Amino acid sequence: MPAPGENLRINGDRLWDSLMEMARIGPGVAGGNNRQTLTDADGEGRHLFKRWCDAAGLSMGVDQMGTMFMRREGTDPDALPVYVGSHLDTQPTGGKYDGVLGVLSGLEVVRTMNDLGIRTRHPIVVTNWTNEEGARFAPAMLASGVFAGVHTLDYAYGRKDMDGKSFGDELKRIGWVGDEQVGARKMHAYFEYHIEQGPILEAENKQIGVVTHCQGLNWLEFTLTGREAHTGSTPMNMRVNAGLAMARIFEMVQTVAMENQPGAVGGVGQVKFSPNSRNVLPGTVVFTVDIRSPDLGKLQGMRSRIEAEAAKIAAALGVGCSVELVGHFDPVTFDPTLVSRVRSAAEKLGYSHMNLISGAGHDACWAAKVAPATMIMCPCVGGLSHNEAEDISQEWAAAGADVLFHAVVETAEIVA
Ligand code: HGY
Ligand code: MN
Ligand code: MN
Repeated sequence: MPAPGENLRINGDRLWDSLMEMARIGPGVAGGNNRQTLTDADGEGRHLFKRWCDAAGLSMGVDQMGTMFMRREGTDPDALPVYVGSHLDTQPTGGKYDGVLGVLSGLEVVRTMNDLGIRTRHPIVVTNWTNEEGARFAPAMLASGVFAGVHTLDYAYGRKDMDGKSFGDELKRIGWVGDEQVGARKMHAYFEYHIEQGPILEAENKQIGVVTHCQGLNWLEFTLTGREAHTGSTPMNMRVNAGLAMARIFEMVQTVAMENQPGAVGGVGQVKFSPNSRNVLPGTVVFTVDIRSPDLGKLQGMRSRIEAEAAKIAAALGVGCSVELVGHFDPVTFDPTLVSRVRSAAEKLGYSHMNLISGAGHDACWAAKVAPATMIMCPCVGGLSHNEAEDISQEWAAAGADVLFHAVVETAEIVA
């Protein structure tokens, strides 16, 4: 006989319908999404989310970074809220579930509590963090970073996209500058439900990832300065070739990451050549090296090795080289009490589960600096993410949301 509440589940069809409706905003070109932060599409997605929250009886607060806090009252107005959230912004060629699953599952938790007439002592706040992806404005997790006191508001407002537009101007343009001071809110606990974005859960045939840690990250932005010259008439021995230096640095990053196996990754996702003309050797090449590891020592070692060797590679070609750390967080250990609550919820519900270290960064990494925080993950097909073909099953989505529901409600303390 299940214990009281043991078999309570969220409404998986309703969650799936909401995911599919949100996916229609900021469509990509191959079935995914391009709803980048502070674009009109982001604004449209925010308004849809707010309409749903209004219908669920939630009251909205917005801070100066545009983060949306949607509150369901508890019986004790002085009790610190339990926060549950993620992000609605996507990569330029993003999937339908990265981030969105966590925000809309938080809403589904509230919708289910409303259906069942569940009251809790602590309020519950469903959260949409601004600019988790860091695709348009580096670094990633920018709003949660300001919330945790890692970045200043001025630094964040000054961040510029590839077209030179600033975060602050774009936030104002879409009309989402809130009045709340960022980070003034205090959290009783923070939960984030997210797709794994890696292959482990699917390969191990597990429905739930009980996330114990998140690996650390460094984003090293290199600027290489060569000399613009004709690609046809400039003899090879007269070239100051920043593109060649870039290629050799890419190869070196691969070598450094492979020498730090297991548990390290390194690569480059973004490069900007200028003038980026097919018959002009680049005067400037700017690219960001993304290195990560759950082991802080490895991460620090990789960074110093890459910076030292890049300087040598550039010098050997007469190319100027400067580097700036544009994104950084150390490996994170999530709150053991919340982690075990997630694990017992999965057990109670009969879902297969395993411990997991998150390969990707999440707003939970910064929330963990200011409150007890943890994450729940579901598998994704082929471990693929940051790709429009990102895919999950409705069953996977619902299972993780069921676990989220039980962990959140238990933490918020049901009032009979
Ligand atoms: O980069 C990350 O890990 C996250 O997807 N922003
Ligand atoms: Mn994400
Ligand atoms: Mn992402």
